[in-house]
Amino acid sequence: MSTPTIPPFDPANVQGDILAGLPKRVQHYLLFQIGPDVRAFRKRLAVLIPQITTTTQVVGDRAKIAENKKAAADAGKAPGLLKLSGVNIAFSQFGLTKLGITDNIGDTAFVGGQLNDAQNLADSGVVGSDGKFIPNWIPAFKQQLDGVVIISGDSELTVTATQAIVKGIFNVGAAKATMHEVQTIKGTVRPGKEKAHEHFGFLDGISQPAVKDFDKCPHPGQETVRQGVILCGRENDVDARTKQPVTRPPWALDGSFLALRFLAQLVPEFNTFLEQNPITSTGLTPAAGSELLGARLVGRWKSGAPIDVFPTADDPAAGVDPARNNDFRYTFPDDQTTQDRCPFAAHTRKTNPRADLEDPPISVSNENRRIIRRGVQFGPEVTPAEKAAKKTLHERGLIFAAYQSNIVNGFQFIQHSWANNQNFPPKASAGVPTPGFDAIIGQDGNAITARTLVGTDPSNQGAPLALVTEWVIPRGGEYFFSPSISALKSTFAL
Ligand code: N7H
Repeated sequence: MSTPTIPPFDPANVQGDILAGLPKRVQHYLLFQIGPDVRAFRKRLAVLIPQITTTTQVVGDRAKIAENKKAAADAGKAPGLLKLSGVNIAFSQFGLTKLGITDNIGDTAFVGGQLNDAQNLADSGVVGSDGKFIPNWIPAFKQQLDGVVIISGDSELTVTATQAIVKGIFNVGAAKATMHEVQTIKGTVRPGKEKAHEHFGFLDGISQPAVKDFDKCPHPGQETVRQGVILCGRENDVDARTKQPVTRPPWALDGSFLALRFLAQLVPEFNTFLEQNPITSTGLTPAAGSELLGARLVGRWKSGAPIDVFPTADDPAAGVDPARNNDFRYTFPDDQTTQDRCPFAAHTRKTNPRADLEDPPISVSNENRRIIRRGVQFGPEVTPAEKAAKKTLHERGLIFAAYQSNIVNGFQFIQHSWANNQNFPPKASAGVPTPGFDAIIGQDGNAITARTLVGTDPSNQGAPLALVTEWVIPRGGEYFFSPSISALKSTFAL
């Protein structure tokens, strides 16, 4: 039997958020249900397809943004924002079923849905009278969601206008509605100097895998993954454990799974914890010791500079320099046996352990565990009243959105088997104490005892640090599939 040939990779067939990232200052996630008339929805979807932003278009938009910045710099001016907007769409298993698409897409996490996965992810919640686990999520995510439309742009005005066009196509809210808006989650990039920093203050979105034959010039230290790690049906779309190709329907080619998480962040509480637990054993002032603790919990200074390379003091220029901010593998002398530079349980080390797994004695490739992180912040800046009260009064956090060809390999595994697993990375053979929880996202459900980790104090590396509370609280999420443009036309729309 001959193997079907896979058509050459065409970025115009891939939705734009996956490989290139829709440019955004504002991003809305319109969570929807299909219907009541499914056939009418499919017809309207055909009208939406030309509005969907492809990877080719995003690459063009990003080139325009770069030109605009350069022209402004040449003229000695601050660049204005270009008016740009982007639209992508993705469907849950509920959505596929409603559309009558019955093929098994080959991802058990996606098929089961995230609500059914919440207990396994160790979100907090209660067991209902029917024995079913109910996480502490907002109502929107506890009901059936068939899909999400992602709308991005340079401003609230642009995004609202594009969203009105999308809603008009599906007659949302009108008598002949073919789509019901469950809720729109609104994200905004933080203002001023905090742009690209998440709410705890750390520069985010630095370490992404480069995708083979798409990202042409990887930066130093940036690992390249084969396309099938992110896009279904391409090279190396395999089960991470067995290394066997995953069987998927032909229309899944060039689609990608989207793990969406609505994560609240308790910023004043996080800052208070840092203030109360400064690392002073190295002779630092309390303020500097608190900053060092934050950096050792995350794995990077707020500037983005990696602590594996800059263990004692920040280097803000390196933090924003793509030639230097990713150029590390936890392979400095003693990196594998001591936590002098970076705790084993630091967030970046837990979620991408680099040499901890890839080099001897373990020598396991991380390639199929890599994800591309998009997403955006939600909620207001911390107010003076919250600062004074040292307490969160307005919900804020991260709309975490990660793409991968396989949720079981990617997001689910990173959260469940790395971040929440106190024994990861496995260091017992090196005589190192159990690393403990990922300090940022590690969770243990409803446990009453505090989560702990070791290695935060470089002078006393075996000492456990109890994390009094969780600062990242899951408030919802769903698993979606972002189909290729050709699949949308052939299989989803009428
Ligand atoms: Fe994380 N943070 O501010 O502390 N993350 N993350 N993340 N994260 C990263 O390298 C953060 C979350 C990953 O390759 C940085 O881009 C916060 C989830 C991965 O070195 C910072 C939240 C998952 C990486 C943060 C959150 C991940 C990464 C450093 C929740 C997956 C790349 C900047 C509110 C389950 C690691 C950078 C590498 C980096 C933060 C969530 C995964 C600053 C606040 C849920 C794979």
